[in-house]
Parts: sequence; structure tokens; C-alpha cells
Amino acid sequence: MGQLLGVLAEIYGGGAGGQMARYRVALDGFRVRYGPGPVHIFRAPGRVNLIGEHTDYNHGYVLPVALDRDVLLLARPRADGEVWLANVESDFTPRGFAVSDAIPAAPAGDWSNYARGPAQELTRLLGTPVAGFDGLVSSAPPYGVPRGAGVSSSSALTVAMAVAFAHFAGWRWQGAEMARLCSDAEWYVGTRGGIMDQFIALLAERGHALFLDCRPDADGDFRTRSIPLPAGYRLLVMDSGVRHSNTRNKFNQRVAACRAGVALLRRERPGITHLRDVENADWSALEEQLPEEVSVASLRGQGVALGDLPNVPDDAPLRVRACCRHVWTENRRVLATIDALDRGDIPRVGQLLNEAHTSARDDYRISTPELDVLTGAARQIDGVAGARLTGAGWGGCVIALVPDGQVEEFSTHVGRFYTRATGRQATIFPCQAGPGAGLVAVAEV
Ligand code: NG1
Repeated sequence: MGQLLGVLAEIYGGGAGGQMARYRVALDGFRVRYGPGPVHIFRAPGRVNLIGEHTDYNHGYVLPVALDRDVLLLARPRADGEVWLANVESDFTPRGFAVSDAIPAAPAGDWSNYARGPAQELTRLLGTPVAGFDGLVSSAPPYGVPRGAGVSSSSALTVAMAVAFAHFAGWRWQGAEMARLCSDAEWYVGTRGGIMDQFIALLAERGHALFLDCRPDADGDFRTRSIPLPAGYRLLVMDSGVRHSNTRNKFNQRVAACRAGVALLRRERPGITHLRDVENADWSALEEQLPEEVSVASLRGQGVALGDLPNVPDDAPLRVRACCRHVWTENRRVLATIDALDRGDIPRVGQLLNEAHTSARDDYRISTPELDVLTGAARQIDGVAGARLTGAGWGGCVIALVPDGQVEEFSTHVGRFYTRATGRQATIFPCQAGPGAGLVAVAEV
């Protein structure tokens, strides 16, 4: 156990003591459920995104940061090709399935889909069924990844599962290939998201954000760069407590609006495959070619197909022009943010974060009144560089860059202001940029 404490100190820094207690509870739970013997402990972190929202599936730029809040998966391989899963949180009831290259999905919303996806994808990639395991997941507050809060709890769970399957299969993964596999594994559950969350969960570096160009090169590799977080500031996360129930449908509708933009722009420029392709075009000229609003059915009538997109009804109003404008401006903001970070110009970074929030609110329409209250309250504190919603939107979290000396005042003010304005309680915590996913240790229980 002393050895484990050392490993935890490397991962969590000062928070290792509390983590040790959390790991002990999980290890005891594993022994009670599955019996004594060796157990592998894997982890995968959640993330915030500094800037670059809804750009990843448009082959754009993103700048995520891993949290030190993570999903733990304790696992012991089985010889019969079955996977059995339990969870320290009792609302996730136990699940089981058999590994194959075509694993039937459980009903939408079933948490075992986040294990079924990676098991199926890795089996297909390796051409042979991967080993199953007995598993116990631990992601309860305060150490786990908040669920449905736009900090990527689903990807953290998927990545933890994938890392475990890969380990037991003896597959030595590389970043890009594994990130792609995990992204495919999430398409298995129906969301047509991008590759950002899986990349940061796998490749995060302590104290750094990860710049990722989501356009693969000819070899399928992605350009990345680790960028140190600015000295003298804390990246604070404010969880609004608002959880949206219908996110998957709304998310896919935004993807549909972007795909519609591409399909319409392709009529004159056939080389365009993603919105990224117009990053250097004059936007004011381009946007006139895009409708303000159009339905899927009307697009179909014009011969425009949007591809495989679950849960987008025929009459869903797609705000094509505004959504595409958000993506075009957001990509520029990400590059400008990197430039400002390189120059140490934090006020400029803050300005870009604020502009990104406005674009997400007005053009992409993914904010909520609660997220707007939080960003407004955050900006009232002197020295706060900027604040914006982070993640998919429709609830979840806001981030702010706060001077080290202002953290306490900030938390008190924002907490009170938010409760007065909304009657809700915000959870405010620092983003301690932690390392990426992997095997933590093998323990004996
Ligand atoms: P969250 O916030 O974790 O639901 C989603 C997508 C990302 C990205 C962001 C918006 C998945 C798994 N995640 O993240 O790829 O598109 O929204 O920037 O689809």
C-alpha cells in the first residue's frame, strides 16, 4: 500500500491522501464482490475545454485540459470471454455481456454500452475476441468525474474500459489509434461527437493543456502540442448543477447543421469535406450561401443528404448559417488563444474566452440562463481574465481564469451570486491539470 501511495502522489500531487482512502474503498468493494486475488487498477480523467467548442467533429482545433477527477476501473481478467461490471454508485446496477465483434447494444442510456463499444471495436481491430474481465467502476463525487456536466464522464469511462481491454489483450496502443478507437466506441452509443475527449483523456500531461488539430494527416496522425497553463492563474470550474436530459438529440442536430453547411458549400467548391476547409475563406461572402434555417426534410428535397445521424427528426430546424459561423470564428479563436498563451498575454486569452462564450450562446445556442449567470458573476471579480461555458453545453460547467490571489473571493462571490439569481448551488473547484489514462497499479486484495 505504501507503494500505491507513491504512485498516487505522482498522479494527484497533494491530493494523494484522500485518493488513497478512495482507492482503499474501491479495492475492498472489489474483494467483497469478486473474491480475493490480484486486481488491476486503471484510471481515465475527465476534462474541461479551455476553448474550441464543437469544432472537433468539424476537423477543427481544440484546447482541452484534463481534470484530476477521474474514473477508476478495477479489473481482473476472466477466461470465458464475458465481462461483468459493477459500480460503487448504486444507481448503476450490475451488468454483463459476452465479447464478440458484434456485441448487441443495451438500451440507450445503459452504462454497459461504454464497455460494449470498446470491447467490440478492439476485437474488430485485433481480429480476435479480447479477454473479458470482472470490473468495478469508481467515479463517485468528490473524486470522480461529474456526470452529464460537460466534463466528459462518458469518454473517461469509455477510455478506462478501452485501456483495460487493451492491457489484457497485450495491445500496446499509440495515442491517435487508441483515441480513434475510443471515439468509434462512443459512436456505438449514438452520439456523433469528435475526438477531443478521448485524446485528452489518453494523452494529458500534468499542468498542461493539449492543443489538438482534429484533422488527421495522410497517415491518420494528428498534430498535437502540450501547452503550459499560465503561471499566476488558476483555472476554476463552476458546475451549474444543471443537467440536460435530451443532449444527444440536440447535439446531433448541431452536427446536422454543420454537415448541411458543408453539403451546401460543396456545390460550388467540391473539395470541401468539413467546415475546416473554409478556415481561410472570407466568411462574410460564404455565409450568404447558407440558409438561416432549414429542415432536414427540405434539404432532402433539394438533394442534400446528411449521412448517418440518429435522433434528428425531419422537421428539426437547422440553423445552418449561425452554426457554421460559430465553427469558423471558434477555430480562429483557438489559434489566437495559443498565440496569446505563447506570448503570455493573459488578458487577450480572457477576451477570447469571453468571445467564445458569446458565440456559443448566440450562434451555436448551447448556453442556458444558469451558465450565463455564472459567466457574468465570474467576470465581476477584478483580475479575472475571462469565463465561458465548457463542453457540449445545455447545462454543465463554466470555466474561468482567476488570478491566484483571488480564488477565495471569487468562489465566495460566484457561489452567492449564483444561488441568489437561480436558487441553485454551484460546485466550484480548481482544475488541477492531471496526467492521462493508464494502468495505475496491480494490487492484491
Ligand atoms: P461533452 O461535453 O463531454 O459532452 C462533447 C463531445 C466532444 C465535443 C464537445 C463540444 C463526445 C463524446 N464528446 O463533449 O467531442 O464535440 O461535446 O466541443 O461526443
